[in-house]
Amino acid sequence: MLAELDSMEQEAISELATVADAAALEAFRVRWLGANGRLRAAMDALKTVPKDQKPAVGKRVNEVKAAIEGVFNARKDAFAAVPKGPLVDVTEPGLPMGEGARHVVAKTIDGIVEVLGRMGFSVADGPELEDEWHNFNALNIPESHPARGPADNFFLGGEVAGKLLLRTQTSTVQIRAMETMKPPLKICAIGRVYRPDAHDATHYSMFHQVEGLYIDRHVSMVDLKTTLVQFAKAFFGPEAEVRLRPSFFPFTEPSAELDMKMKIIRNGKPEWKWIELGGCGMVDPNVFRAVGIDPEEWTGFAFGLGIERVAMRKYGIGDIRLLFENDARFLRQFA
Ligand code: FA5
Repeated sequence: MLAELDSMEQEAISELATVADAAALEAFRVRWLGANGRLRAAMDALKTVPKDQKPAVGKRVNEVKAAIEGVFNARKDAFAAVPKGPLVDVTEPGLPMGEGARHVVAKTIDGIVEVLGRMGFSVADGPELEDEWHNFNALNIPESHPARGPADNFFLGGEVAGKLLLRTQTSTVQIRAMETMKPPLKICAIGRVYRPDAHDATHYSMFHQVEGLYIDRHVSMVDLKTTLVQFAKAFFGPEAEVRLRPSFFPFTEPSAELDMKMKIIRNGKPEWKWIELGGCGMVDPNVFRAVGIDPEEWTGFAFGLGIERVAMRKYGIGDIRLLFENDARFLRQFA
């Protein structure tokens, strides 16, 4: 009986080594460890063993049972460690990560600064929350001017009511630059401006402007026009069509408006139209006087362009509102 138990143990262990899947493992369990299995039969056979041999055979039956159960459980754990369900193919390419990218307006700003930088303009800065001196008075816009009314501006309430406002134009930075730097100077300023304008294809209540200011001796309207035309050709390409149209600004004399042919979508239909990109002109002597620069000695030009309109022309965008809807499908096209 002892020899039989030895060979049973060997047989069970070598059989378990050939078990390849969960079904075969279960069949093994039933055959060896089940209620009618071979171990059970060995235990039953104990009854027939002579009394003096019983302790030794009984001990050996228990050892064989423990050995087979031990190997069986190890095998079962090994199967359990293999994940259920479909196996993962680790060689498959992964799903693309949703990477962020520069907004089309930010890209336009980078491009503008790059071109103006090459033309010798350095970058100046100013606050979005402004006082009336920098937004109006120093720019020769008198107290009585209709553009200073509450309908055209976002004034702050509270203690500073009527004194501080969200700037309506980056021309404020012209004043700040002239207050802190001595001519000759050549700066540009980029930033957000705010106006209570109704939204349509070319207007928004928050938008960006780029301001340019060049002060030196003998600066003329020719320098202004040359600068703007060169900027347009460098930024948009040699085919860019621009025109200067006489206009009026309190802080420049003479003044002009820079227009550019671009595609605008109105009522769902694309139309090529002359669209105003910005204003410009020769710095008014009153502005020079307000900041303590002698207008007899110095002359200068200034311009202020709407950056969203520049972006629309550059990237063929027919409606300014698309820029601020934050629809990733739209924005991804320019990433
Ligand atoms: C000005 O803001 C003057 N400060 C420009 C200037 C600077 C003139 C220096 C002379 C010397 P204007 O209000 O026209 O000008 O605005 C300039 C440009 O900003 C417009 O031509 C247009 O391109 C853009 N703009 C104006 N209002 C809006 C708006 N609501 N939404 C989007 N862009 C606008």
